[in-house]
Amino acid sequence: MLRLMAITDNVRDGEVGLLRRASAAVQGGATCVQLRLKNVAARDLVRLAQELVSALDVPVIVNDRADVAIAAGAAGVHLGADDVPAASMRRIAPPGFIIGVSVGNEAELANVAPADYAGIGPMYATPSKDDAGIAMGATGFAALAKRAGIPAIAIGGINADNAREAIEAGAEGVAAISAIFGSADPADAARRIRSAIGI
Ligand code: TZP
Ligand code: MG
Repeated sequence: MLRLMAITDNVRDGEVGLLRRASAAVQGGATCVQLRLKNVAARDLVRLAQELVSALDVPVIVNDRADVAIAAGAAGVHLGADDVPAASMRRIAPPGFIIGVSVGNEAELANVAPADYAGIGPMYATPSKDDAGIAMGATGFAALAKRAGIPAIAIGGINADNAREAIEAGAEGVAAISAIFGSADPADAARRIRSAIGI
């Protein structure tokens, strides 16, 4: 499930467009989809998440909002440094609920213990997150991944040309926004990343 996480970008082509692009990503080999829409009302997010859950046969993870994830029957939530702490979330999460956390530096490793995976990055420069910070590269990624103690996913500027480097640096899988959803052909984009990582 952690091999290739396709993270949504926005709803520029409407909800139908977003669903179509997410389905294409899965067809191409995405093993998980994260619904990440920062400026969409919870009510609309629940509906979108429900649609993704029923359309896709891979786990759907909701960014930021565990309430939305649980209400929509999604597989889990992805929590950043400003969200509900993973330990607090674990105490109230349903059995089997997946909790992912973001790790951008050593201090944020403190949040990982009760989580199922850590998204570590930005590994490379990213066009998709203004406050992502400076790219840590393969060496920085490898150091944090080793200390995380849970499966690590590389995020930030990941594409078919560099995804293999992330796996070699200790990543269990990779996550991408622009390389998949910025592509005119998300299925082909996902296929090329899967083939690059060889898993
Ligand atoms: N967290 C760290 S970098 C990033 C997030 C959400 C953005 C990843 O987007 P892209 O387009 O795959 O670089
Ligand atoms: Mg967040």
